[in-house]
Amino acid sequence: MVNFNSVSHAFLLNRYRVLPLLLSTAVSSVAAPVYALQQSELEVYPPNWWAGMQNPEVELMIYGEGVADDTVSIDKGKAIINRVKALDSENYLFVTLDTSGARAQELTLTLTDNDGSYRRLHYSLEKRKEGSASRKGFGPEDAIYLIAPDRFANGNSANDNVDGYQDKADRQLKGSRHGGDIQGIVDNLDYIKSMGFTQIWTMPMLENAMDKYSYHGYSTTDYYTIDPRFGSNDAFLELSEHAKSEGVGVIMDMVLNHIGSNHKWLEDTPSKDWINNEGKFVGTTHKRESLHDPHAIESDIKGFSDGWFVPTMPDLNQRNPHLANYLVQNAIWW
Ligand SMILES: [Ca+2]
Ligand SMILES: [Ca+2]
Repeated sequence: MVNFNSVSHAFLLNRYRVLPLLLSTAVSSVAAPVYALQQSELEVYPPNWWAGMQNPEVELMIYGEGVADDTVSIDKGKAIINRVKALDSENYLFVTLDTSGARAQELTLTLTDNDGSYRRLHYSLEKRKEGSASRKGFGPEDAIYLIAPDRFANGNSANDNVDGYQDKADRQLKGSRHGGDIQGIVDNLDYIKSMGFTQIWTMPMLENAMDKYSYHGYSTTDYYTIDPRFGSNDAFLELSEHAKSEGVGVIMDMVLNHIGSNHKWLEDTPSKDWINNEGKFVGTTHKRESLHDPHAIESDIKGFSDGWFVPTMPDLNQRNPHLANYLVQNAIWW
């Protein structure tokens, strides 16, 4: 497994090692075979949502060992379970909540297995910021400054290399990381503003835990985490707030067509149709004109849209409605 990502590898090993230990401890100390596991053994995406959204539904992707055949109930909080759906993997469950009329609050979901064991999931519906529903994006009146964050300015040399991330900083190599980061953009907001720009468009800054050639940011390995070599989710928020106070917007670049091959969806794929071409590399034809040619043949359209750019960029099948929801909700979350 030459391309295996050491970060997610370590994470998975921990999870599967810890789980049986917790189970055996709990069983030996409780007479009835009912035991609660810690929330840390379930992952949920999006990690939180908001009350009072125009669309009251949110679809949770819950990830945990054997969760697909669990039954789900809401034990605390005002929300209704509209749908529960398992796909091919036994470790993912998709739960659609209806939050109509719910105020900001913490919900408690209980996921119960066939043997009566259960896991609790605490889920926050947060209060929306005032005016967030009328937020305005960029438009034709804007002057946009495009930044490749790794190559723009290094504001914090302490994050140039991060333990667990293979692709190291080396300014002598054009394909390596060069150390630029979010702090470097914050430090230069005056400079960007002084040139008359009203928006900053950064190339993608989500985690790219790839072995090499990841500086461009187009190989997402975690849709909910800023790459630590650029900073953190909090640092991204600070950039947004600093820029806003200077009258400059921040445009987030997100890659929805494909992931990086070290994304954990490659180790444990939610469904057989999650990744185009059955999860195996088939290169795109690059016949882009097939998408707008009214006479294009289906094989050309499919060859372009379903093919992968390179073997390290598995192409996502957004026709799967759960994947489509995941990506749409992720964009709203940010
Ligand atoms: Ca840096
Ligand atoms: Ca595609």
